[in-house]
Amino acid sequence: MSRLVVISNRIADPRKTASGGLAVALGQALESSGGMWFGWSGKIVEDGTPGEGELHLHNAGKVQLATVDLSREDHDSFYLGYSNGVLWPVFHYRLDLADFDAGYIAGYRRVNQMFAHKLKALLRPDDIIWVHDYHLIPLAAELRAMGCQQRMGFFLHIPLPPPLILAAVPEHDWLMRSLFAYDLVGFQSEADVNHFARYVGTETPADILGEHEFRAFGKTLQVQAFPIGTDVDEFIELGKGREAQEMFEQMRGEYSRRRLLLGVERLDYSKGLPQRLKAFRQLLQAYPENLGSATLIQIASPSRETVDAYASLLQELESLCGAINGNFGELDWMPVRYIHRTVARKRLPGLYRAASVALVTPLRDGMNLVAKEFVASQDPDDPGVLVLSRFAGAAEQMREALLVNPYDTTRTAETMQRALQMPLEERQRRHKKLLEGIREQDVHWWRERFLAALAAVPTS
Ligand code: ADQ
Repeated sequence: MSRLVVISNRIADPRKTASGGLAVALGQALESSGGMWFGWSGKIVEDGTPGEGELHLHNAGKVQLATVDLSREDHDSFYLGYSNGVLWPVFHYRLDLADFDAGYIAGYRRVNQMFAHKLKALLRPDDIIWVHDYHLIPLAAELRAMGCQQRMGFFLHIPLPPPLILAAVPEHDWLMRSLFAYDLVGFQSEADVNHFARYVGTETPADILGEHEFRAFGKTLQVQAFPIGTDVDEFIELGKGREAQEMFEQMRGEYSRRRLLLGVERLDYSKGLPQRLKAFRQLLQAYPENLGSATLIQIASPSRETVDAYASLLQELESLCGAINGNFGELDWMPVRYIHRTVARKRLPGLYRAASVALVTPLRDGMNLVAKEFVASQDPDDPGVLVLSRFAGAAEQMREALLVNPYDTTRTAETMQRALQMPLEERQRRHKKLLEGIREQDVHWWRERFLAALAAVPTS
């Protein structure tokens, strides 16, 4: 059996619950093949001090964890700069927030080259290589340039935008050409595959050999949608644990006379938080029966705080929450509880279960696992309702959610009201279908499908 080698910007110890379902799912595949997980250590070496690019090897059970340190300059240009200041906004359709002129591309190339160089020394000829996400698009091309001939797959966790948006990135042709160094490229949704096909059809000399097969630059590439899932059984088990139960009891006790609406995400402009708060304000204005009752708990964990766009989002949110609480709040009821923190994974299912409505309303999102975790955590006899943005990848699969356009404040508020009023029988029916769907297409299904497709690619 070939060894699996996973490469991602950040790695996690798959044995720890805090690492999350994705790490556990990849960990299982890595364990069964005695595999290796390679990425950045999270450590930044200040410029001028030794240790840049130093390789650390640890064993986590049968899995080898290999990490490298980044210099301050590389961290700033590769991670904060090109990955999160150019690719993240553009791939989420936010050209207005992209910093094209700062020269970050050199750092992005340098780190990908450095990763390839360090990794090559650890590789075996029959390894199967699976690269994750936008930080590492050119990694396969760098490895190929060094003579590596292993099977290589790439999965993009974020959306791929339409060709004309992608074409705004000055290096778009180089980036997309780099994808052809892989044997298989996976996207989250059919919409992303469609954008890729259109890009290739209009911007490259590729031959489209079939719905999923393209040939260009002397290389054939398979491309498919592999919608990522959550580990439904792990989440149900976590929900039975002490921490989740305590969370649930605490919330139910504290809000016994209220109806809870819940938002959980990293603080990010792609998640549509100001739009959600405005729709919630509209809910209170248009449906006054919710005054004194409807309470929005918004958890937004700190993320990329040194990138400018994130700092101004934080300010905007704080001021919107303050205004809503000031205008509508009473001595014994605050409509918005905004918490700028991460919730421990073991407590999350209890929080999800206490909510009558989950608001998952990103402006654009590759998939969105919170939507799936919310469904997995519900009591099937008395489930909460999922309000989901049509612009999340998850909307392609989760058709029984209440789908909204988060830019449409009035209709989103109407949908919140509908969710709060939904009869029990309809809630149960929708939840049953949603649960069946996420269970069938869980994170293990995702991983197995990707790896099976990669193993099946004919080698040239
Ligand atoms: P993210 O943008 O981080 O991921 P998402 O999928 O919603 O978005 O969340 C990932 C995980 O983070 C979930 O397991 C969630 O529980 C956890 N999380 C988020 N906020 C949290 C908080 N405040 N406290 C505790 N835990 C929190 C990217 C893409 C997504 C894609 C994933 C996986 O942007 O579209 O679904 O990768 O491919």
